[in-house]
Amino acid sequence: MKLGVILSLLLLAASSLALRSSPSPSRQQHWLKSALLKDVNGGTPCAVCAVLTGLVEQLAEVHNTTVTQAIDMLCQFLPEELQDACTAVVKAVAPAVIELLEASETPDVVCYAIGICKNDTGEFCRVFPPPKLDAGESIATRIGKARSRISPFLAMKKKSGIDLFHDVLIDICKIPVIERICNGLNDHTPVEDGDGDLFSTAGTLRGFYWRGKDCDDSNKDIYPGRHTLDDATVDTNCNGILGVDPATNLTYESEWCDLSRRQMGTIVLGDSASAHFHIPPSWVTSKEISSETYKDLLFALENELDWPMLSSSTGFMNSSWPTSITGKVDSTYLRLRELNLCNHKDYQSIAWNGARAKDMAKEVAKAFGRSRLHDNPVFLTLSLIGNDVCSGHPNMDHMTTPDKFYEYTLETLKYVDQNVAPGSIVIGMGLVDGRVLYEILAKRTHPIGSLHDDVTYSTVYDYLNCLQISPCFGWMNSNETWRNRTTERAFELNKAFKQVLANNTFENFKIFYIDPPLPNAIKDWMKMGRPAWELIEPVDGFHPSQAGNALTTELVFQILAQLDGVLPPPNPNNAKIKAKFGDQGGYL
Ligand SMILES: *[C@@H]1O[C@H](CO)[C@@H](O)[C@H](O)[C@H]1NC(C)=O
Ligand SMILES: *[C@@H]1O[C@H](CO)[C@@H](O)[C@H](O)[C@H]1NC(C)=O
Ligand SMILES: *[C@@H]1O[C@H](CO)[C@@H](O)[C@H](O)[C@H]1NC(C)=O
Ligand SMILES: *[C@@H]1O[C@H](CO)[C@@H](O)[C@H](O)[C@H]1NC(C)=O
Ligand SMILES: *[C@@H]1O[C@H](CO)[C@@H](O)[C@H](O)[C@H]1NC(C)=O
Ligand SMILES: *[C@@H]1O[C@H](CO)[C@@H](O)[C@H](O)[C@H]1NC(C)=O
Ligand SMILES: *[C@@H]1O[C@H](CO)[C@@H](O)[C@H](O)[C@H]1NC(C)=O
Ligand SMILES: [Ca+2]
Ligand SMILES: [Ca+2]
Ligand SMILES: [Ca+2]
Repeated sequence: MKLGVILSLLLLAASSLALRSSPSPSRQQHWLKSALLKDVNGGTPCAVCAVLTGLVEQLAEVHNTTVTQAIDMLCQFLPEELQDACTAVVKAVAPAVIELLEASETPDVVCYAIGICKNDTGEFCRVFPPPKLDAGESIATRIGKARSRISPFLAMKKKSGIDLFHDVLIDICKIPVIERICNGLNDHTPVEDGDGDLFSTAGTLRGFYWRGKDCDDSNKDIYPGRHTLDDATVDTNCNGILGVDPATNLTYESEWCDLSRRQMGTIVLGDSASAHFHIPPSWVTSKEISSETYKDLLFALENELDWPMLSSSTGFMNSSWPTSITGKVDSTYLRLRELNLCNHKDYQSIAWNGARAKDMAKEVAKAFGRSRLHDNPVFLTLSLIGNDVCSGHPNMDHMTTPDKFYEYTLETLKYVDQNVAPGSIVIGMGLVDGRVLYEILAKRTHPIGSLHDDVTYSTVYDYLNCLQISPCFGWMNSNETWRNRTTERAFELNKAFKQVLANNTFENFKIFYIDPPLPNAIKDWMKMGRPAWELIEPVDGFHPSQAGNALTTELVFQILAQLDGVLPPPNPNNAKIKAKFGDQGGYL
């Protein structure tokens, strides 16, 4: 029954989770559950309550309806599967919310009054403008007054013993539609994979939006990236190149794709930035909410709110989801494919929201599908741009130390070395200097405040810190000392990364360290007369946007072009491949 609210909770919760370290999924509690149940001043449920209540209030204003009608409208806009559930939940909490909103209480006060936001630290965590207090009134007495207004509701809630936002969330992964999503989120490998080769014929749940589509899901020796010179009758590497050239009696694979062409698969081992985390701003922009707004919601959740198929590393298509995401796509994969069409479909995004160096070494890296003996070499990017310094509420204990970072990075690279074919390339991307985020966004208006221009990113950042659910306490912080400290550690970790490279040699790949090109990307963008904020995700205020992803690729390739022996040469047979095989079977 509570599905609608839960889903909305999920997506907002995930927004505050994206770059944050999450407990390993192998732990008993599902990371999603534990994150949602985090409980300082009400944590994520408090934030979700305030944002949803705020949206309802704004919708009523935009459409000149009552609060009740606005709630109904929001439920109707959700995907059909969720509407009944939404209506049912709403019946449970709506009377109290409606009563308080109609008495002009702010969404933050409403959520304290109904008990979802809690008073653990004494602070009043608010994202919307503060209530106008009467003379002599304190925020605590105001909340008390709101409570007494809805005392019948609170008494009933107490009697029934149902704590909607807690009891329900504990069982969140048992609900059918959610179960699929939870299971998918529990692993970094495809949920549907008939032959266990780590490639899928499904799209979401870590399927072909993440790694090239399996062209035979009943044969584990047929998958993208496999090295072959054969493929006379069966396309064993799924690149669409197949058959024998009657002029020579050689297979097209051996004639046009032989090893001297340096075929390479694209792999990224990374975090939410690599996976291209994105929450459509229209989801939280009251003026834009319509029956179209949430139609990609389930799809997005099944992809963990990531859009790897449009990302800077493994993007391979233009957006087919125009209400949710638009913009130019450019990627490492597309560029390697352009150099050599034999690389078609050979991409893997092994990126995980919240990953830090330890997760990468112990778990995430092991999810890539590659055989040193049977597969082509890879062009692999290892990119953890911030989680190792981002947590810390509010001390530095949770930041990874340079020694540990060195150890974990080396462990990851050793694993890679054992599993990739000789001639591979690894690009080690350093941590970013996240101070630019605050500089660019602090004074701008967040989408949830766009109706009245009354919620800045600075307010949102401090709000998330108040609830201790920020994806990056240190950089998304109005305290400059903290922003500086976070950057200091990031630079120390980059130094450790370079030391790993200086002190070690690897058998099967050459490795190059590069600093993240974000600062230069911003400069370039502004030179083109464009505002810097366009490069940053509007809802989370943290990740690179679609434009930021495409520009990152451009700049990374400018750097790589300067380095000797990194980029493979173009395949002189590309035109012939294109003429004979067209789009090589596409991707979907
Ligand atoms: C809003 O609705 C009310 C009653 O339904 C109506 O009286 C009022 O004129 C409407 N306002 C606008 C701006 O449409
Ligand atoms: C929380 O409780 C403390 C102590 O009772 C009080 O001083 C403070 O104003 C309360 N804060 C809120 C937001 O209710
Ligand atoms: C290809 O093989 C066929 C049958 O084995 C043979 O008849 C033909 O002459 C060969 N063509 C070339 C170009 O070698
Ligand atoms: C995306 O669209 C642009 C413009 O139409 C086109 O040039 C480009 O090839 C497309 N990219 C992909 C990956 O299909
Ligand atoms: C900023 O944070 C530092 C470190 O916690 C603290 O010492 C300082 O007082 C804070 N500054 C402000 C203006 O809050
Ligand atoms: C933060 O760092 C910048 C640049 O390194 C420096 O100019 C500024 O004074 C520092 N601020 C604080 C509060 O430490
Ligand atoms: C790696 O090399 C640096 C000097 O480049 C040295 O200071 C450091 O101790 C070495 N670290 C390890 C773990 O070998
Ligand atoms: Ca498979
Ligand atoms: Ca297969
Ligand atoms: Ca083939």
